[in-house]
Amino acid sequence: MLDLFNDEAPWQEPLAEGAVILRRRAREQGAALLTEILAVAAQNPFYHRITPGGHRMSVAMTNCGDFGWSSNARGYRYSEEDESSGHKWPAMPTVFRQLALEAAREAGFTQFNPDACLINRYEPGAKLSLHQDKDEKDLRQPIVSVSLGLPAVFQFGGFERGDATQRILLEHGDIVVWGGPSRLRYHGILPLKAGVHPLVGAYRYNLTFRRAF
Ligand code: MD3
Ligand code: FE
Repeated sequence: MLDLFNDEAPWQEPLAEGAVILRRRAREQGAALLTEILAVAAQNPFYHRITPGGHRMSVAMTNCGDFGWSSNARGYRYSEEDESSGHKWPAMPTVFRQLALEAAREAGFTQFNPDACLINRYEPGAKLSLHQDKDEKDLRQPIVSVSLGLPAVFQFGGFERGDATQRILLEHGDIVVWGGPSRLRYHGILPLKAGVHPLVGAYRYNLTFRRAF
């Protein structure tokens, strides 16, 4: 629907080769996305994973789709079951899949067909240390990330852990598509600042759509 009171149309910001930010692209779908996040979490609750090193992660996670990013004593892997409950993951909601496909297409990836969606929930102070996402089978497939709620400072580095990093603010409705060479860049999230988002409340959510297998 045309919204005469929304004068902020989405815009694109190239970030690096293969990576583009679609600023505010998910804003129209914000309420619908939040409803579906809460429905997924009602089935498979957010869970603070214990890392293989024995630390409780500050970010809470759940998943939807055929596969989810999960962990047990042996480490991390994509699994059809939520290892915290033994239940399958909920199906990927239509509004999730459609938005991810549209965003990928707008970034030039016409073949994207995600089978996994990781949902991260940040509370004040929660962070994600610099890491690479390389456990997916086909690294030619991009990752589409959707940010909702409180803003966060995203760190985006190079191909080695020690490379210089850039800091980018990711706000409610921002989508980033990571493909090509950028797919293997180190990245992380700095500790979340406390606040209240008018739609989402005291959290930041991030959806990452992936082709796991
Ligand atoms: C760059 N999530 O779940 S989204 C993750 O905001 C993750 O929750 C962050 O990193 C978050 O793995 C960052 C942006 C993002 C996602 C995946 C990427 C950046 C990426 C994969 C490759 C390169
Ligand atoms: Fe990541």
